[in-house]
Order: sequence, then structure tokens, then C-alpha cells
Amino acid sequence: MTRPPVYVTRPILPPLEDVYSLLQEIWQTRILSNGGPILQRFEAALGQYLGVDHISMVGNASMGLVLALRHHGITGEVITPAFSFVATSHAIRWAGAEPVFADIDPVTLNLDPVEVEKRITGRTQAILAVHCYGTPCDTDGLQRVADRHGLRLIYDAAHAFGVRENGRSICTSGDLSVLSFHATKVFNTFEGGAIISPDRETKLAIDRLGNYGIVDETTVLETGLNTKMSELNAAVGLALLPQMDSAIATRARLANHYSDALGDVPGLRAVCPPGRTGHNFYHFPILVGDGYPISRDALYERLRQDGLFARRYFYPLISDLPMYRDLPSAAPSMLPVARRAANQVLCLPIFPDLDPVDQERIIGIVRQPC
Ligand code: T4K
Repeated sequence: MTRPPVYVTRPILPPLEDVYSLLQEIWQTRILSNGGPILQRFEAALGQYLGVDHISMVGNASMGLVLALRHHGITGEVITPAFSFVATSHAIRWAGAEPVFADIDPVTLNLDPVEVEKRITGRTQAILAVHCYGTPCDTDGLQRVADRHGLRLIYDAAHAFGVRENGRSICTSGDLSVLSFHATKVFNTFEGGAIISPDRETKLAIDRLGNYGIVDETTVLETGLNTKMSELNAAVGLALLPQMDSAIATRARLANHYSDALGDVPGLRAVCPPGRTGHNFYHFPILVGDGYPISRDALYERLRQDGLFARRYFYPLISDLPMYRDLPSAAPSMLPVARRAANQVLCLPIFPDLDPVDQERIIGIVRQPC
């Protein structure tokens, strides 16, 4: 009998009873949006879970990134990786600024501070770095570059739910961090996201900018946007939070098993180091390099033949897409590390209810593809 398809990820969901009781509350109060009681409880509970004090919920991380850039008035050049999901660069453009691509570190696959510094010009205003796959950026190195040149440092932390470094949430780094709670993420509210601010004043300014710039019934202070999260999405998040420790622990077990089982395969390298504390194991990326019997794309197809849908996150490079490829920083010779990663990366399925039988099937094919 053929087994059902296995996708790169599968969302976790809260117990339906827990959501149902919150829905009953919504049906009674008829408060559906605009910072209602469930959203406020979710904000407080999430802050406690992540260990951060100032959170603004948003409808998705893309809008969160636009808001973060707009809050800091960024309309010039923003240095960012080409090795990311398109939303990172799209957000820069939607904020009215221009992306400038810098190369990444070959080990973490995150922005390399040395490469960032090479791209700084008189028009540079900010760095938008990505904690790719939940692996922390070199936050100290990037901060030093930002401080030296008077730049804002904003983190696309879409992948970094619950990630900690030196005992602190990674989202306390830089000027602002933006999380994604999309269905495919470690933690989801179906669609959703959050901006982590360093202080209450910034949080309130972000909340206002995401609520049309409204101060009160007769005062609109600025050209805001609607980026609000609804009570329905907040209810899902509030009900799901209690499961997160065990969900991340299961991901860690699955990732460690992949690492153990694939560690000795010639030509393969796992991006995520095994046993790393504070990681969330959002993806399990491998780099398929020289010495492996078939190409990355052939392995991708081979897995698909058996209904195992690994994904090439992130291929193609953002800098190769038609709306960006004419930028001077998109020249292929400028981004050799990012280019190699995009050509070698394959994210293997990982999610809390991945069936061990399916994980063994994946391991079997990756170990012996022909
Ligand atoms: N910055 C970064 C670095 C990001 O990676 C992202 C999003 C963002 C910013 C923007 O965040 P949001 O604005 O979305 O909050 C997915 C996601 O749509 C996207 O959120 C995510 N990154 C990106 C890495 O992946 P696709 O087009 O690859 O997703 P899709 O629909 O092919 O889903 C992958 C697999 O997941 C499916 O084969 C099956 C499974 N799945 C998916 C959905 C949507 C489910 O089982 N249930 C579902 O509801 O983009």
C-alpha cells in the first residue's frame, strides 16, 4: 500500500476544545479585532514564553517587516541577504527602500558582517538580517558594523520562534525583530506574526502605525497601515502556546536523528549543528556537494518519486529574480557563497508528527540514492 505524501512541514494545531472555548468567548463579546481581550492575553502569554517585554501582533511577518522599516523611516539602501525567502526583499521595496545584497557566511548561511561592511555607501540606512532556519546571525558582529556606520539593524526573525542565545531570546538583538506565525512555521496562528520592540514607547508607536496611525477618534498622526491580527488568529496562538516546549523538543529529537544517520555520508553537510541548545529546528537543511553520488536536484526528484517532498529553500536566490537581478549588488560574482548554498541546499521534512517510518524512508534514500 502506498503511504500518504510527506511534505517538508505540517502545522501543529491546538486541541479543538481549547480553541472552541475561546470562540465561545468571541461569540459572546462580539469583539473580533482591534486589540481585543484575547489578543491582549496572547501578547502577554507570548511575551512570557519568549522572555521579551514588548510585542506587537501583526497579520503576517511581511507586513511586520514593512512596518519595522517604516517605523525607522528607512527609504534609502538596506543591506540584506539574497539567500532568503522573497518576502525579505519584497518588504524592503514595499517600505519604499532599496535592497542591496551582501554575501553570507558559509557555516551559518547568515549575513557575513565583513561582506555587509563592503556594501555600505552614503545611502545605506539599515541592515535587514535573517536568522536563516532559526540559526542566530552573528548579532555582535552585525551590531558593531551598524554602530560604526550609524545604521539601523532590523532582524527578519520569521524562522526564529523561541530561539535563544546566551540565555536570551534572539529577538532582543538589534532595533526590532519580526517573527512569522505562518502555517508552515514552528509556531503558527494560521497567518500571523509579531514585532519585538526594545521598549514600551517603540511598541506603542508600532501599534499605532499598524492601526492607520490613529491616536483617538479625532486624531490621526501619520499615514499608517492596517496590520492588525484578528481575535480568531490570536485565539489559535493562545491555545497553541502550551504545546510549544514539547513540539520543539520533538523537532530536536528528529533533527539529532537525521544528523546521526547522515553525518558520515560523503558529500553531504547538515547546516544545523546537532544538539545545539536554544535552537528551534525549524528546517533540516542539508548541502549536497561534491562527493555525493547525484546532484541536489536529482536527490530532490528521487525523494519526490516516493512521495517525500523535500524543498529547495532558498533557491533561486532572490537576486536572480526578475525584479532584482538588474541591481548592481545582484551580480553573480558578488554572491559566491549564497549562490553555492542556493545550488546545494535541500530541506528535509521535519515536523513534530513526522512518522518515524517516514523519517527512516527519507534517511534510506538520502544515504543510498541510486
Ligand atoms: N521572511 C522569511 C525569511 C520567511 O521565510 C518568510 C516566510 C517571511 C519573511 C514572510 O512571512 P509571512 O509573511 O508568510 O508571515 C512558505 C510560506 O508561505 C512562507 O510563510 C515561508 N516564509 C516560506 C519559507 O515557506 P511556500 O510557498 O514554500 O509554502 P507551501 O504552500 O508550498 O507550503 C509548504 C508545505 O507546507 C506544503 O507542501 C504543505 C505544508 N502546508 C502548507 C500550508 C500553507 C501545510 O501542511 N498546511 C498549510 O496550511 O512558502
